[in-house]
Amino acid sequence: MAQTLEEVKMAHELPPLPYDYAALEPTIDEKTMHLHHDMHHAAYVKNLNAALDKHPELHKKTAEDLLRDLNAIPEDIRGAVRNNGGGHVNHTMFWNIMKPKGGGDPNGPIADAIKKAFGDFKTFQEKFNAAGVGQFGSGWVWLAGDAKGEVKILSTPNQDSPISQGLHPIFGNDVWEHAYYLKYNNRRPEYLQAWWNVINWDEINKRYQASKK
Ligand code: MN3
Repeated sequence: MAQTLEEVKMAHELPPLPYDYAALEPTIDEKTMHLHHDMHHAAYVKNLNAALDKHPELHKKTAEDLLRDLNAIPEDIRGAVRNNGGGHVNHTMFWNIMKPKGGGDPNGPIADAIKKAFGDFKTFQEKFNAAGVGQFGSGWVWLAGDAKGEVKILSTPNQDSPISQGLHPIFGNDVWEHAYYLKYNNRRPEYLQAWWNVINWDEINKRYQASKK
């Protein structure tokens, strides 16, 4: 059966980077950005759509909605949706919470939430980086929030999203080797430390405000 126009529109798409591939240099090198966005993220989108083609009614749901209740996903594609839907949502977040000439101290509501939960920004950074270093193998380190706006650090393996735990991913850092290995080799702590130089607090404040609705 031919796809209807509506179904075509509902296929998940790879969003373009919101800045140039070299824009996050020297923190994240251009070659890594090309591989990470054009190959890795693109593959998650392609594989998510391929899985959903087996249950076309699920094309109507957002990727976030799919992740929110993985038990509702048919078993034959549940793993694929978890991994590739997670990969798509996680990376879409990741590109947007970074920007050239980012960094600095947090401001606005997220600064208050971090202060309330961790005391001060430096303590939060140290705990976040430690969680990133401590995630064995591939995964993510997150600042996640609940509906009340309380925030906490967690790490997840593979492409698992805090959404599947009923939490809002306010921001996260990708600690898969593909995110840093070309420039930092096996020095994950160095990557985690440098990454704060490209963080986009304006976007994070938007995500934090939206998470409380
Ligand atoms: Mn990645």
